[in-house]
Amino acid sequence: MTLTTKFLGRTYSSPLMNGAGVRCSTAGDLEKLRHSSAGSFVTKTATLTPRAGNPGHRMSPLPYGSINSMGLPNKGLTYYLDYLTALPDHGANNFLSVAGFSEADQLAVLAQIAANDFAGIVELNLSCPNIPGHPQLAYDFDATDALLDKVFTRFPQLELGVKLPPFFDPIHFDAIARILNQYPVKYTNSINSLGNGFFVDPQTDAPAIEPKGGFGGIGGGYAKPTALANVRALHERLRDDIAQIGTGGVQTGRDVYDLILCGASMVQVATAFGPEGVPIFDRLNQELQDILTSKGYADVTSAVGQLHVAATQ
Ligand code: RRO
Repeated sequence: MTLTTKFLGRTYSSPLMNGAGVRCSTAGDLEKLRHSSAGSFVTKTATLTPRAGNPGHRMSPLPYGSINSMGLPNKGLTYYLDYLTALPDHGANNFLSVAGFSEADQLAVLAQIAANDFAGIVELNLSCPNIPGHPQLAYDFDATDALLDKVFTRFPQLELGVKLPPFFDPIHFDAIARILNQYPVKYTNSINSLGNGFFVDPQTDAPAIEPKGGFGGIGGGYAKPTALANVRALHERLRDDIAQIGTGGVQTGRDVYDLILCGASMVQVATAFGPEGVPIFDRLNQELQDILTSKGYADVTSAVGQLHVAATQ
């Protein structure tokens, strides 16, 4: 039984990796991931210039997950490009997450990447929920369509996927899939956190986090059924050559397996990676391997999309 995974023509020792945002903001964080049993890593979403992010207490663990309103703190695109291009393979097997605050800004980010010798995969974050005054872009279908049209016209050489917010209605699954199917998008990554949730701290009767009056992205166990729904719904609707990464609520090997059954080729761990750190990948690899073996799979790729559905459906 092997966990060896193929994704965008690359070979990984495991389908597991971190979710953007958690323990991936500094070269030290990324080095720990690089030397871990994760198959790959993605950087914290980078912007053109460094950002401090939202002020105040901005992430809290919750009974079944987490809430955050980090506000995109990151060291700036140049920092992550410098780190990745200095790797022996120029970052070929890694993911660089990026975002911008307007179409021009997004295109400027991609222009800087295209001018570099980064050999890896670009993940365009269309779904940050925590920037005051900026909606999650992928909820605006027309703006997403217009952006992707410009992105692929100007940067056809980039290998690029999109990080999507959760969608909650079949009509919206149809709408985003119809847009993505028009472009040479390499993969989708579903889901980002459940945007603008809220939690009251029972000790203080105050919101659990400070920015944005307490509204923040919900991750962890709360997100798993919605993550499965999004991966499954997009698996049914996207072109066969668009791969999927599944993210949301992974705490056990069974959670990884469920996302794989729904159509994910790689699986990211965000909230649970926070407290556990890189040893979580040893545990999840083992748990996934045990499940796949017990189900009779010889390799992980054979399980992708193998959800058992009744013939009448
Ligand atoms: O930094 C954040 O506040 C953040 C981002 Br960019 C994101 O994409 N998802 C999230 O939950 N937090």
